[in-house]
Amino acid sequence: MRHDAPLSGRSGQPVRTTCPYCGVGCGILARPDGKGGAAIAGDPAHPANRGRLCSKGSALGETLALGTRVLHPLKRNARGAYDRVSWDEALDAVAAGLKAIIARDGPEAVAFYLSGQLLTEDYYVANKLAKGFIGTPHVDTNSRLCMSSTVAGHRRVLGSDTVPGCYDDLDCADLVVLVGSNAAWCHPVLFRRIQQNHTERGARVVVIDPRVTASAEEADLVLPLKPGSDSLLFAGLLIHLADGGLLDESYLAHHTSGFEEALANARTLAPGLATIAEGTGLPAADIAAFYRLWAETPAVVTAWSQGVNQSAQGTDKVAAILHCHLATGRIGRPGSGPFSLTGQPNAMGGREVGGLANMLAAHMGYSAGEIDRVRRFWKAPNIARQEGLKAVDMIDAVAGGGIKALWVMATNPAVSLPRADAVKAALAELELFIVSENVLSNDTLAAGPHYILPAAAWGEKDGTVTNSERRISRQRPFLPLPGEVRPDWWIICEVARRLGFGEAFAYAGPAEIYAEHAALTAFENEGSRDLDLGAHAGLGRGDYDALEPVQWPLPVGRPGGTARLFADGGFFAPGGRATMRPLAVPALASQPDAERPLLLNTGRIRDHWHTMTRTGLSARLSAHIAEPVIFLHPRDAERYGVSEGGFARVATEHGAAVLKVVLDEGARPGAPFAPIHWSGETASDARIGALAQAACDPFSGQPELKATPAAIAPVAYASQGFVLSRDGFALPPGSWWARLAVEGGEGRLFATDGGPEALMAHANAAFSGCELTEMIDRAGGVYRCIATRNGRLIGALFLAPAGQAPIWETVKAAFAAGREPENRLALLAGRSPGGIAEAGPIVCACFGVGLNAIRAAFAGGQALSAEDIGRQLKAGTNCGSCLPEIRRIGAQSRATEAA
Ligand SMILES: Nc1nc2c(c(=O)[nH]1)N[C@H]1C(S)=C(S)[C@@H](COP(=O)(O)OP(=O)(O)OC[C@H]3O[C@@H](n4cnc5c(=O)[nH]c(N)nc54)[C@H](O)[C@@H]3O)O[C@H]1N2
Ligand SMILES: Nc1nc2c(c(=O)[nH]1)N[C@H]1C(S)=C(S)[C@@H](COP(=O)(O)OP(=O)(O)OC[C@H]3O[C@@H](n4cnc5c(=O)[nH]c(N)nc54)[C@H](O)[C@@H]3O)O[C@H]1N2
Ligand code: SF4
Ligand SMILES: [Mo]
Repeated sequence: MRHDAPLSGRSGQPVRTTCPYCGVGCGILARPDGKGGAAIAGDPAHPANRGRLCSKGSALGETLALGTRVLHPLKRNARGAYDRVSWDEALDAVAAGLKAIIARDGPEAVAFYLSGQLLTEDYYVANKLAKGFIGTPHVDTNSRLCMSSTVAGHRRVLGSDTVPGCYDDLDCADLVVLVGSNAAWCHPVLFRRIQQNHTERGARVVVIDPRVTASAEEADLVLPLKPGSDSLLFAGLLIHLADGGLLDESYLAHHTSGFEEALANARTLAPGLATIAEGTGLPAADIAAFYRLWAETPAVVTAWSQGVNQSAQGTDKVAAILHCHLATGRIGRPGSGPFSLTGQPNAMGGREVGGLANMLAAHMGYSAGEIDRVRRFWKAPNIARQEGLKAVDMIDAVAGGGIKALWVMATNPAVSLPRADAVKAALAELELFIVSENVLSNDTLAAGPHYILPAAAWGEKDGTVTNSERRISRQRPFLPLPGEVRPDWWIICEVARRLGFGEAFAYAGPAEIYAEHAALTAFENEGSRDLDLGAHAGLGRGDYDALEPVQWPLPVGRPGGTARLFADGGFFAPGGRATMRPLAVPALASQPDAERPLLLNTGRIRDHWHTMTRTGLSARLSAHIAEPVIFLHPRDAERYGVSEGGFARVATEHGAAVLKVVLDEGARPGAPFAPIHWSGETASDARIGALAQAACDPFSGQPELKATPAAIAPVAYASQGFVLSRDGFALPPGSWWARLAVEGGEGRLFATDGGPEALMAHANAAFSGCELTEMIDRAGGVYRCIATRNGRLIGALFLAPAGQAPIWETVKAAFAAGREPENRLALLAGRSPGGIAEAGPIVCACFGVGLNAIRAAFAGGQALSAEDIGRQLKAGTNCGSCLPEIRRIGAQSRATEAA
């Protein structure tokens, strides 16, 4: 295959590429070190981040090692183990398997489950192969779990899946409303832009989220509403705007329809402030303040994310927000508009190619005219003719036997789909199960695919992604393809060729695929569809390589792109009008009851990405929150008999997990929050997806992942501890553990019913061949050991009675240093041989600054602000992701002093 992408950097020039994590889509300068790694910096010329990166982006260099990668095609043998096979053997077998199933059961027995982490080019060929050539409509993606309620809301109300605004709006808005978005942790670079607007221009910030998050730290107004009540709040706002004479009558008359019906519906849902206060659980005065603020501020951006989307009424929530912007004409104008913050780096690109089951291709659906148009463009022999199964239904069809072959690419559904234990079991039963992956081991691979196809990873991939503001950027390779790894598009095209479709998939490289995708968006378009990349339809390899970040639409003649849409109407809908829609009565899919009295909320933490296949490799990203936790309001803790630092078993109808308890005043009473990141790979008992319900929004098919009825109960272990090792350490069976990267090896935090004696025996066996320095206090329940070999610290195990978990920062630092500690006994005592103070949990991932140092600076009065901390300790001065936390520590310390 051709691989002539410019692996520059060799000349000393960094390669300009894009971050593979969140939908902000930050530009990155990568300077390869020639040894497989690279120095990473923000690209000052990229309009999304202007040089900034968050903690995850900054740590990308730590995720490039090949130790966990799958480097060769693998085939499962009769014993369930994997044999290395050649590409030809793997591709021939995959194609033959698909062919046989299609011949026997028809094309609809085949499904594809794709991902917003694929590049647009990969996505395009997968979609084309499935829907145009194999002839199955069953192509869906993890974006179903992520953005599909926004897609459905955009399409129902605006007429097309178009994000009207751009990031510059966040800089010039006078009010930014974050709804169901913890942008401080999940879109950190955009959050910093909002913060800058807040401090420099005085923009107000309102945060609407059942729990008080880091994003609410400096907000002007925080509205911790009842889960699922967003559409009620926004229906009330619509009434407030109408009754206050604040409507843009001209905009409504010329560019919308359905306003009267939508308003009448809002009046039935939200007949008065008292009803809204009751339904949202918010003080009436706060609701009124929010309405006044929104009404009196023309430059308002309402930005939302998963608190809106991952809901059984996500589409209505989106519609309720869009209504308020349409009714005031606050859309597509500088500083004002509704703004969906997309999750994955290429969630948008996937929507553009048509990767969702209810779309065909290029923002075209399944009307007869659209099917015919796409068929002619592709010269497709077997065009799919109706919508396919959405993710949850697709897995049900796998379990039910209707789908017999599934190809999963760039997602880890055995962790991330709701009812994940059942998903894993269903996958294991497939007649033909194919996974294209970067890593050798994850929970989906543990379900036993017949073929594992090694795909190119970030740094090697070559193509485009689209960020939240419709901006297409290049991901450029700066590392060679390792082993036999191949790009996803290549793997798909090779299978297509073996299925007899070679001519339609004979691309020399991603540039040709991109140009074809662009041509399809422009095909018979003539301004009728929002997505038009006509200006790129003839793009050659040179121009593709040199492509600057640019926002679509970019029709022929407008290569500079389009920042904003719809200020003057022009919706891609009949009559050019947006349509306002009546909303359902706000309600959650499932209510808590006596058996499961809580609502489990799930989501993200600052320094980990999804199932941790990459961020889990970085020691500094693993230090912020080191183990699977549940954030619980102190009142709930008291009520259910669990305590800070102890363990809790959290159970729903679908599954259970055992999590470390963190008391959090910001948590909503009755609605604890559990991060989704841990899997069977990284923890003994913390697969949160297994607990989530699969009740879906009727329009989008997106599951309600943020409110599953749950029960919680304390779990007691006799002892707790940590172990550090160079290449892994198996704990006694039955232990609770969480694995994490530490400098120089692996750490495990654990809890067990075993005592000092049992762990001593275990450590002696595990560290055999090392010199052990040990300490045991049987009565006190303490055991500690340090293992050295040839002057090197090889490992350490510290055990204490439950509730007195040993602190490990000093031991971790000594382990990272690698050499044999000068004073082993001091280290065994938990004292740093060099007298370094215990850092405590890491707050600033960039400079490794711990809580203790920051607290000390505040307490001693040397620091009065986060800026002082930055000057003294450097914390918060690089990516700034930890600034909200530093400010909170400052506030806490002031509060303690005042008390
Ligand atoms: N650090 C980090 N950043 C990421 C990711 C990551 O894994 N780690 N993933 C990326 C991806 S793919 C995505 S989709 C985004 C997600 O970004 P976000 O949506 O910001 O993140 P979440 O933590 O999933 O959920 C956001 C908030 O929704 C709130 N919420 C729950 N129920 C409701 C409700 O009924 N109403 C309202 N208003 N709010 C509610 C939760 O309490 C939570 O604080 O993050 C992206 N960025
Ligand atoms: N309960 C609950 N569940 C959730 C959510 C929630 O908030 N709560 N959030 C949902 C959301 S918004 C999302 S986006 C999903 C995310 O869930 P997933 O998509 O399942 O999570 P990732 O860990 O990102 O999985 C990506 C996998 O693809 C591999 N990979 C990465 N890049 C490539 C590539 O270029 N090619 C190939 N072939 N493989 C690659 C990685 O090694 C990894 O195994 O989780 C969803 N599930
Ligand atoms: S905000 Fe962070 S994770 Fe998101 S694209 Fe930028 S650097 Fe990457
Ligand atoms: Mo997502």
